[in-house]
Amino acid sequence: MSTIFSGIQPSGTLSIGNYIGAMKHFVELQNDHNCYFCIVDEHAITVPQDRLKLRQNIRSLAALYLAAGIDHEKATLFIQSEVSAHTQMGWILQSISYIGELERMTQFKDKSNGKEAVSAALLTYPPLMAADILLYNTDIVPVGDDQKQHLELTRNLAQRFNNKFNDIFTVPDISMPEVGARIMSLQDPLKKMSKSDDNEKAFISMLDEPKKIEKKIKSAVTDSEGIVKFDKENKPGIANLMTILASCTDKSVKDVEADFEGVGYGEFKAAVAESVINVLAPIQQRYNDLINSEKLDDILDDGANRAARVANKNLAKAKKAIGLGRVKK
Ligand code: ATP
Ligand code: LTN
Repeated sequence: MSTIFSGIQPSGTLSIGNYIGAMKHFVELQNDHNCYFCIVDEHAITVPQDRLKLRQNIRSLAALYLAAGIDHEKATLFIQSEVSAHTQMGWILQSISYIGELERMTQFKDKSNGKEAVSAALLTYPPLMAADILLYNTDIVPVGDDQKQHLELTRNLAQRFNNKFNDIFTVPDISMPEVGARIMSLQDPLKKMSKSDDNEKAFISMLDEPKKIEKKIKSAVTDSEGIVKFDKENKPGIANLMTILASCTDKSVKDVEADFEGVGYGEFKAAVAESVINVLAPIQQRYNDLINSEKLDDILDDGANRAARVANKNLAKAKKAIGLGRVKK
């Protein structure tokens, strides 16, 4: 059985982009893979966070994973900072990363662009992500399109380590969804939908109420043509809404196009909103039952223990290969 690893940052409430691009697929994959799903809180602190909000977001993300359908008996769900091997392996992988290759990462460029105080951790974020993945002998990493470059770097670091020291790391493959690998902002369809966008109207949060979802989709930027056609280049707003509808109803974009031939934007947008609400309503209900439960803590404790057993073994192998520590006499 192949091993899957993926992580999501607790940097706000998940957006429908995170769900369509990542979480939805985690739920499908857990049935026939050995899965690790991580709340990557150490990645979240690469940009400033309010400590109380961060705490809240970590718990909320854990509850959302379960509410969306992650089954803790099938998959290991845990918090990154509760398994110390991640930062230790991250340090080892920093030692074989080049500053130049890290500076070329587009996520680093985007997030540091125009900022005065950029943390060193924002630059060394990708070796920590590589550590997350390599600690578990991961075969496949399901992510959205924006993580392609980080995955490429992870593969390079694994190969570099294997060639330089000892052949201990599995070189992972990326897996991206066919539909919805890059959901765009509702306000600027040329920009990725991001849960930490300053403009709340740009994204739908997984915990938004139905009324809010309807409002946000109604005010989504489209075009003046009035034809529901999939044309990413000339009609990015409509193409984005079609992708959201296709993913939420498990249809192809082609089918959506056929279904809405001759239908106006008002009616189309109402259908998009309905499809999102139908997907989110049961998740929100389960979320409310979980968020303050002790069961959530038990699941996370168990997840951290299970993850640490595997991670510590691989960390020990990497330390030995690189010459850290000592051999006892
Ligand atoms: P932030 O905005 O705080 O940087 P984010 O939402 O862009 O966060 P993560 O929370 O780390 O990013 O992403 C979790 C997963 O969701 C990743 O696999 C990522 O590729 C995917 N993802 C993020 N945004 C989108 C999107 N707009 N469309 C599809 N997938 C996405
Ligand atoms: N970098 C990712 C989050 C992330 C991740 C990972 C994804 C951290 N570690 C390991 C997959 C596997 C992001 O910003 N979306």
